[in-house]
Amino acid sequence: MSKVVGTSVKRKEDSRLLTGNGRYSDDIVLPGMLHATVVRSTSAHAKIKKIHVEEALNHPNVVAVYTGKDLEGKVGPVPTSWYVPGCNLKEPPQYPLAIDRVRYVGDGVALVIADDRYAVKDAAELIEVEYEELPAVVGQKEAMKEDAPLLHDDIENNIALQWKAGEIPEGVMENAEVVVKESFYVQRVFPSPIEPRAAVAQYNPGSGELTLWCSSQNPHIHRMVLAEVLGISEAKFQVIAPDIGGGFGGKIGVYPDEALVAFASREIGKPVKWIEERSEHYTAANAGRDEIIEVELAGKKDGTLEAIHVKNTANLGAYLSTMGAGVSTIDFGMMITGTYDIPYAACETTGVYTNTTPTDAYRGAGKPESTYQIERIVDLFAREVGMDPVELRKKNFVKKEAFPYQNAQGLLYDSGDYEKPLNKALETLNYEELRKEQERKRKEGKLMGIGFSTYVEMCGFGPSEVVGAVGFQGGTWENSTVRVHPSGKVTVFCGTSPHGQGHDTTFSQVVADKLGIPIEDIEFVFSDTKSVSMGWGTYGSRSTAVGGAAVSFAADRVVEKAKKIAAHELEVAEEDVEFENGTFSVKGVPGKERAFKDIAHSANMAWNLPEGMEPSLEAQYFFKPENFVFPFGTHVAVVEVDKDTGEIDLQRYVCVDDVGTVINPLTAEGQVHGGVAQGVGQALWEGAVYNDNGQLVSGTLMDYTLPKARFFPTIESDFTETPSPVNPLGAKGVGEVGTTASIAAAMNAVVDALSVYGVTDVEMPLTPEKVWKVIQEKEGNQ
Ligand code: MCN
Repeated sequence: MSKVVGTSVKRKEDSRLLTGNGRYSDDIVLPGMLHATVVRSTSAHAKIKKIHVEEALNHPNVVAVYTGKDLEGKVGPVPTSWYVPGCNLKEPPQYPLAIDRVRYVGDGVALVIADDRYAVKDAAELIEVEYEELPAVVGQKEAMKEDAPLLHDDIENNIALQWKAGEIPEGVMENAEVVVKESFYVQRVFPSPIEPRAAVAQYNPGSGELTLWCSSQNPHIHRMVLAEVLGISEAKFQVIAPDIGGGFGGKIGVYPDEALVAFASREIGKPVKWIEERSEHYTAANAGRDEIIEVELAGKKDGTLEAIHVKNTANLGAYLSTMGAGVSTIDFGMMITGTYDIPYAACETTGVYTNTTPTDAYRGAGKPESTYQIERIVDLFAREVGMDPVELRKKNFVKKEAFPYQNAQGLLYDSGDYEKPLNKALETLNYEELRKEQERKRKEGKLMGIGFSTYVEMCGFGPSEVVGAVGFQGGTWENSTVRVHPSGKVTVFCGTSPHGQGHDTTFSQVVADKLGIPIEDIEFVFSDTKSVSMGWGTYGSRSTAVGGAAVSFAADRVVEKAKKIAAHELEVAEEDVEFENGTFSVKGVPGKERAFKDIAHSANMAWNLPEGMEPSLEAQYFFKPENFVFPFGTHVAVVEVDKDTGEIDLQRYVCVDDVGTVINPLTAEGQVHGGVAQGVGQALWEGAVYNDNGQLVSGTLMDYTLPKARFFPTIESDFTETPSPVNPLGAKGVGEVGTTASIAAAMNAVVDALSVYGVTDVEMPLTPEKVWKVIQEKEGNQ
């Protein structure tokens, strides 16, 4: 049997998911099930004077109505899971329902439970909330001003945190030959999964057990946090994440709504379902990004980079979300030097509360923002010193001999060869010819641009000691159990929690190669806290590098035991037994062999085991990686900007990613494509817009432009493979690289096109109106 790792096996899960046989939270229907809806604040900042619930309570279908006051002492505030040390974090409590004040449009004010899904919505409309309006503040810079309204009375200037990493010695910036400065706004965007959030809770009053099905990327984290909020033992609390219509980071966080549904089921003693609506999702679920990044890059006239100083002012929304404190600090600030060997770096992050929905992780979580600033400023530096952006990049890349390489912020990049994917991309592009074409077009008055992004990303979260030291309230190791049934078929239990990434397929490939069995013989159990002993879920592109590695180690343990049984049955010493392609054979004795499935049978029957050996064939492994993994690569966008309309035509998109050993090229490419859609989406189309009163004016898909397949050319995707030494698969993460790289590539291309006017930045998203205005202004028409 030839190896399946490295081949494009089609997704096993598709036969279920693409034929409508998936089982999502909304497919769960339980006897006597009630329905919940959350009444949400329509005001961005107001005191709650009174909530009139009588009419709703009189509705014939209504079973219960709860306000924040009703829950006091019964459900605790929802704690965050990230307290970054040394940043003077001010965390206001976020109760499941606002008690006396609302702080963003979408803040929950009442919970209505009824016996019918439609009736519960009608009843919710009968609730009247009397508000006393307070002034609202939306932007992070405005919120820090002396006269800005305070969201939380005891938090001065609305400043949630101030974090610093790295030092630049005095004189370095001041005496540099060249210093390039720019301020970038990485605007707020929405993760926009196909399935909004969802939760179904079932409490058994007899046993005191609670089961919660919810659309979560990390059910064990949900169990850990909600057990505390609800005051219930983890041993009596099962959290299951059934099929999920995407997460993109937005379903890492533990939300008040999930606590509410669980609480209501326990109070009433019946199952309760809550399914979020699309427009509700945009005000109530965490958003991503919203960072103002001021960068100064210093270096020499010959293009050598010497120091980078970055100030990030992050809009955290009204409360601290689960990962909120980590995204703009650690995730962002440790990677500000990117792929370049810049000796000095310093990052200062200020996190600010505003009257907006909280922000949290969104695909890449801090890393796209970090890549954005370095890749944008490097381009501007190249322009300043008159160098080609590719030449400047190559000059400053961390050299391949330097790995493992410690960056100026202290992170140890595991392995790399940054020129390799860049050279491959240049070849695919026919770069020299492309620049000539650009020149020709410029002479014809056309605006063509080529934009590069040569990124590196920290993922595969990660070494528990490190994530613990930087404030993550959890471990980040992974766990897997490989259970071999008497027939030789296998069930694998994993602590990661896929929600679109195709782990059934790619992890099967790992197990198939290890055990020498077909992938059809391997089934998986994910996302269930009762079946899987522990695990930390799927985010930070960690599942393969950490979870897949745990699977690989557990399978090794199975083979180790099976080998002992085979040796016993074949009556030879263990050292004389070889295992290949699912067969145990005796070295040098053809025909003397046992199939893997025979050993599975023997192990489970236990009629003739080596003395003292425990029956069954099952092994568990807890894998704690020693480091993160650092995928890298080159993304290039080629655009033409229409002078008359400001429209951007994305003509080519070329990417060469190095994610270590590729387990499944088809899946990996799919991940890159999806990631690119979200990154280019941020650059060109997506953007949350609040008005000055804190009303979200882009709260539906009519007002918020999600990228469509037809907006893109065929993405020309390729890989190079530089294995990671950190795990036995040699794999790095691929789930976020597309997003991390592509925002800067798309923006650099447009800025390159507009460079004929001396343009250095246009605020994202690059709507035709904005671009047209810039052109008109530069051409002196305005
Ligand atoms: N893979 C591979 N070779 C590698 C690395 C990965 O073939 N060297 C495969 C994996 O085995 C897996 C997939 O690619 O099937 C992604 O793996 P990995 O990079 O380990 O990332 P995770 O599985 O941990 O996924 C998390 C990542 C994140 S952080 C976001 S956000 C994201 C993403 O994945 N959200 C997604 N991809 C998504 N895809 C879908 N469809 N939906 C989402 O919500």
